[in-house]
Amino acid sequence: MKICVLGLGYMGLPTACLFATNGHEVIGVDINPKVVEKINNKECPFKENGLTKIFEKAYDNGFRASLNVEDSDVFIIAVPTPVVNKHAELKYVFSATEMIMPYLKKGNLVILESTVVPGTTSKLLQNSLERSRLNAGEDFYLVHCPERAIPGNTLHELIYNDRIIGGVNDASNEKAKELYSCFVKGEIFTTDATTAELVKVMENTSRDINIAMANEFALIAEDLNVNVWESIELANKHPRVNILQPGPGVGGHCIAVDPWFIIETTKRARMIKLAREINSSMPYEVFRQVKNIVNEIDNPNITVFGLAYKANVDDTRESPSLKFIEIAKSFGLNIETYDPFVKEDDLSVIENSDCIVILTGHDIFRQLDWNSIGNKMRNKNVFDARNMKLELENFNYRTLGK
Ligand code: SAJ
Repeated sequence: MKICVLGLGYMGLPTACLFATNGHEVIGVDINPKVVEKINNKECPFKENGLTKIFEKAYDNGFRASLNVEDSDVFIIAVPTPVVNKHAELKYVFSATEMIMPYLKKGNLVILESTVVPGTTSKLLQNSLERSRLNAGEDFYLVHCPERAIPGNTLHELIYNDRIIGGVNDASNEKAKELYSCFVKGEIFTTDATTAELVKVMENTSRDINIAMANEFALIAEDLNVNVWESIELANKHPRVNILQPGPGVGGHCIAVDPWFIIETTKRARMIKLAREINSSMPYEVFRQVKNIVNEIDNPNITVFGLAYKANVDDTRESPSLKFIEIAKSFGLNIETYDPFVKEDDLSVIENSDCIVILTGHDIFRQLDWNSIGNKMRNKNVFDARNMKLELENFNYRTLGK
């Protein structure tokens, strides 16, 4: 088939490469000329495990990028759906739909991969596309097919994870299932479009709630003067208990984002909303504890270790570190940052530091020479929001929830 993938980001590009290396002709479309140029110069535009290799194979098979849509058999929309002021911003989905309209013809399959508010595919998208006088489900096929691949292991999970497809009718589901079977080795389950949209946001919302509970236990443990990390580890010995890990908040463009897609559609999402509020409050909780540590110090220097939203990645989208820095600066504290994944850095930033605040659990932080770091600090305070269990001597080493 000839497949047109709109949106060549963290999911769109790997997906395009998987189709292009499994027997299909693929054209990638993006609004960013730099991305288009890099791809056509055989340069992979971003880092992801194993992506460069499959990208180069796709390129050799004829995969190219363009700013414009072309006549195709299949159109896949994989554009971002960020949250703006706690509401889903779907304008990129609609502009991608407008780009497809002039090319939509009988027999086409349209696939929405982007995470959206439940109801988008069968109401908004179907109505837009049917302005072409073609009927969804009969003249062309329409499905929602969400991705659930974790950044850092995207290609493996796109291939081996089970996949959910939700179509406007069975014929649409059959078409999409046949197409994805060319690379998906997990099981493919089919349902209706709105169920598939809800399933996707349920997955990430459930994780956000579990993280919020872990964070709430961290604050309770402090009041009880017990160690929340030990408590969770022991509670999880129960065969059916799996409490997640506390932290300085929830970042990334998924877990921190998807719950808002449900909250905006119904007043019933009370616990879901409260979990978001708890997780969004964690940077303030961390700041409160750091402020107490440096309270007696005149004009304290704080050094944040970790800008990325989670360990061992370079992605800072929605990162709690950025929120913590904003709060600390608003209180007039001097802030330096250190994150070798995110920017060229050297450890000179810790000179004269009064407190190092670990907000991302990068493994490389364990291999640092903490003794020499301590010798350069003005006050040897460390606040650890990720329970790194560092072996530090002669430091005032505090951990969240302990
Ligand atoms: N976090 C905690 N405590 C935990 C787990 C995570 O504080 O116990 C924090 C992380 O530090 C990070 C944030 O939550 O700031 C999100 O990280 P994550 O590892 O939970 O997940 P993401 O955002 O990298 O990927 C998630 C995954 N969804 C689920 O695990 C249900 C992934 O499978 C999805 O495909 C992805 O969202 C997505 O694209 O939707």
